Amino acid sequence: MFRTPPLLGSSAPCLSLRSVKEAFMKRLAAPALLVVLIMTGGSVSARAETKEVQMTAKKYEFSPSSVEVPVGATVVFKITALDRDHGFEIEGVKDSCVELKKGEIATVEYKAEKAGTYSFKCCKRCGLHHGQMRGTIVVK
Ligand SMILES: [Cu+2]
Repeated sequence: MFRTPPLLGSSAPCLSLRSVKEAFMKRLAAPALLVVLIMTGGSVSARAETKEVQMTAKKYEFSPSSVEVPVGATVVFKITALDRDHGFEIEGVKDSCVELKKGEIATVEYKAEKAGTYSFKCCKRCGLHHGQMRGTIVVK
């Protein structure tokens, strides 16, 4: 009876030491897993290819007015209207008119599925030469 308590006492730190080790290993494993996930994520998006295009809109032009992208790419337009509100619409894409608020960055995603030349235009009347405010996406 006298010896039992010290025995229990000595095994207790042993257990806690093990659990500390386990916690340490878990902590090590977590970042390693994260790194692997980030690496695969990176290569997946590289294959799917996302192309970001910074664009500005003002009376009466988009800049750049012509954008070339590879087939299959997802184009992410980041468009800023400089002088007033404008619009951005890809012709042939139903309901694709996006309002461009002056000074704000509007994001428009476009999946370039088929080779060809596609037109985009301003879809918010902005003045006399509004009809000339257009550009092209060349998918090849
Ligand atoms: Cu316009």
